[in-house]
Amino acid sequence: KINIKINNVPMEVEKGTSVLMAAKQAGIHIPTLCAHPDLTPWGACGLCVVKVEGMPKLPRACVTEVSEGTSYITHDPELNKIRRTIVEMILSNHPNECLTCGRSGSCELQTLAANFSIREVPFESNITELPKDESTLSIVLDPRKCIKCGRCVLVCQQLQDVWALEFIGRGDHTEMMPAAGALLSESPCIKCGQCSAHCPVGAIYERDDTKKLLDAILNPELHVAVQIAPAVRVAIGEAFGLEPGTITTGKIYAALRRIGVDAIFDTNFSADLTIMEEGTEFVDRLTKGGVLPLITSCCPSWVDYMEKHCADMIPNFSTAKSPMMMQGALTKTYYADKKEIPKEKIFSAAIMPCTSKKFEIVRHKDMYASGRQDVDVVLTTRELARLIKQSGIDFLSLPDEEADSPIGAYTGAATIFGATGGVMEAALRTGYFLVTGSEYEKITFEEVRGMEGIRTASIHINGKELRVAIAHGVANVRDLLTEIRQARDEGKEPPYHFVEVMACRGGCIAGGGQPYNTTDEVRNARIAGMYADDQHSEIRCSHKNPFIQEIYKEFLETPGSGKAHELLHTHYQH
Ligand code: HC0
Ligand code: SF4
Repeated sequence: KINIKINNVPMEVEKGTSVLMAAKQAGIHIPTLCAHPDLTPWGACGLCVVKVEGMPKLPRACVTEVSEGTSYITHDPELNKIRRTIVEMILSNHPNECLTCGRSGSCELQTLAANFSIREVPFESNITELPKDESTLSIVLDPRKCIKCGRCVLVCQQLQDVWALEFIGRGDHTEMMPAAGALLSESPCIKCGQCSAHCPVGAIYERDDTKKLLDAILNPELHVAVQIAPAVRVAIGEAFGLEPGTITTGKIYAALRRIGVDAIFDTNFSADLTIMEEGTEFVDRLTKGGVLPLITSCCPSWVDYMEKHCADMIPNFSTAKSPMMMQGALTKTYYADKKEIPKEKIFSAAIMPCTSKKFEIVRHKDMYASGRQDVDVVLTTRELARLIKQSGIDFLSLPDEEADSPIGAYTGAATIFGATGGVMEAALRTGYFLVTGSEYEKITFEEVRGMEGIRTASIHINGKELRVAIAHGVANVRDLLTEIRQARDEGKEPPYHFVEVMACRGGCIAGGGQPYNTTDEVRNARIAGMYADDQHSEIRCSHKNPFIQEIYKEFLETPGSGKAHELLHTHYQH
């Protein structure tokens, strides 16, 4: 620890802390548009300049480490003036389109302009006219609004190792865009939306599909059924002032009913179903000598990555569809039959923490297993929050309501799907039952939890060793894949039997469509919310969900049956 002073107040901080973080620990907010706790700081925007005792220059707090005995001033009228000028200069290069911007109300630049009372911009306006890129179904790039903070490039390269976005050009002419001026759809982009979650302004944002859901609700011909993903319930509260990790499942159901949807289902039901299908596939491969490790395939950005960059691993992918797609297929078959509603009259929507799910719904012809598009629209958590607000609903005072039967009920195992390691833990809870037909005494598997980028564990079940690995954030997957490939190419036993991969750091709880300002602190709080929800669940193993047992009895026959394959499994392509 070292001793410093911030704004004349003594404090102790860890050696190596940046002035920016030290100030944060002291409860002082230094503005910045480029630094983000997930990313390596690079001092691009210059807003975080501070004064250092005995130093004539003004260093940038994000890239300056504290030094023993030094006194720092973070705010005074002179620093405020400098910051104000920087904001004015950025505004002179920024379109004045706040009212219709994808980030209106949550833009970090807008907040700064407001806080600095900027009423006019004293510099000549100089906006480069560049077209919007709406080539993906997931996110929109509006390069005119780019303030060159670099967060999108850094997140795409450092956290995701995808390199779809690059710094192009130099100095004042630097642009952040797909290499060679290509469209995003032609780039290696996997649609994870992490760039949109880290962009401070409206240069990258989720494609807004709220109107599609509202139009369907307005159409008296349509029966609108909505499903909600595991991770939405621990995050949407943040948009209404609740702490990250607060579970609001019942209020989300209530809000959607008030917005006018006809049936509320839960993706968690199909998460339980995925465990039955994927678990059966795993046990089959394990006992009959199939390709191992089995790798999870419920994250569409991960599927996209695998298809684009590691197609040789496709045989390792589970053929089980993601819970969202299973739910969609069942909505237009099992549920439609039960309710005697023609499937063409059902509009199936999904609320997801993820921008990539918007693309998954048309990824492959298998996504039309019901004979129609199984999921018609995906809205992110952020879009649902806006929809709730525009509908005049006081979210916090809503009663807790229940989902609709029969594809709404779920177990604790399904809830934790939204956290890294959750699918693995849910599978382990049911795996023993699938192998032996009897129950295992252990329900929680602490060894697969946590935030380490790659986690491995060895689990002993019935005298057999099961080696598992979990990776989250695409940048963490490469080493794991190399290890698996090497063993395969050398004809050795696979290093793991089962591998879970989620493209976003922390898993879906930190998906690209979740409320803004996600940091590791927020991730941990949301994850804690998921595990708390699980712990309070009456039933905590997927195979014990009575509605899952019923759907097999009434409709799907057995896990892995012909019918299950037709509706619940998919193929991958190079
Ligand atoms: Fe996830 Fe899912 S857990 S991918 O992270 O498996 O988006 O929340 O909905 O489908 O269930 C996201 C979250 C889902 C799916 C589930 C899986
Ligand atoms: Fe990169 Fe993901 Fe953004 Fe695509 S969506 S540009 S992969 S961060």
